[in-house]
Amino acid sequence: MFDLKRYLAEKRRTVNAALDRLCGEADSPFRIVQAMRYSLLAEGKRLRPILCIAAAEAVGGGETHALIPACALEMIHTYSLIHDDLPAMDNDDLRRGRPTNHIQFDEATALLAGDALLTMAFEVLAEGAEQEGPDPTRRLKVIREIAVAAGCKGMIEGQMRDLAAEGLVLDATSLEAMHSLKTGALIRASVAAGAISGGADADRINALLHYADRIGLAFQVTDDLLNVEGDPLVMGKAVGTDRNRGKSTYPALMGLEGSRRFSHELIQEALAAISQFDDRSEPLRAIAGYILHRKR
Ligand code: GRG
Repeated sequence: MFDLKRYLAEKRRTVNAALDRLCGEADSPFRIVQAMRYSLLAEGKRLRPILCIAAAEAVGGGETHALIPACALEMIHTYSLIHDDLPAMDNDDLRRGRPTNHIQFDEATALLAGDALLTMAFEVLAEGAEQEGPDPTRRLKVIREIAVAAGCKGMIEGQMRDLAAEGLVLDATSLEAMHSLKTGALIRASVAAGAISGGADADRINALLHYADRIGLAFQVTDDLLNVEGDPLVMGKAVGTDRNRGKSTYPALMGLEGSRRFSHELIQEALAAISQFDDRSEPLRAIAGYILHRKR
């Protein structure tokens, strides 16, 4: 039987080692490198890089085909977390079990560490493109997918909508559209980058994009559920917006039970999207289940 725990641990080790290698030196005297490594090498789940690698494997590619885009995606994700935690945005003190970047360093350094991680993502993608591996057209497609997902037609627009929605009660369509951009775009790009790097044809890429779209939204619903379940102030007051954060959430929109049901439906849809794939897609199926039952 497929052992997801082992698979995730192995892939995390591989991704962490590659990130460590790609992002400066452990004993760098440069404060900016220290700040970048502080957040990048902190204890993250590495969901996006693992999805990228699992998608490459599902279409017959290997881990090595997808490792560079996988690391670039984690750099972009980490930059988004550093910036999201800044006082101008969510103003959070804790991230990945330690003080946020601007608390540990300072606001200006955190801003620049995020900028530098975003830029480094494209540096490693370009360097990876010079090495042997998938053909140049495929590599350019990967770079484009990631750039679009991270930019003003993807994650940034999602963050803008999230900020604009503060204190408002969003309906289901607007809430889904916001999350589809804010967190969904990078999750879709992770799966697309892996599939393209692994040599998938257009039909397989489309099926995998549908899978990614559904697990991306399920990820957000479970994130909202984890926030509510971990917060007795919000529990039982699932009306309008999450009182603590002033944000529309799925438990606020459809209640706890409704949200759990919805996340199950989304995962079923994700699994249906890849039902024609062979055993090599087992990690993707198992990751869908993991998203549903995750505890952090
Ligand atoms: C500031 C440009 C900019 C964008 C911010 C994605 C995003 C947009 C902000 C993230 C804020 C957030 C907490 C979103 C909720 C869901 C989410 C993406 C959680 C964090 O991702 P995980 O759970 O984190 O994969 P780890 O630390 O495990 O990588």
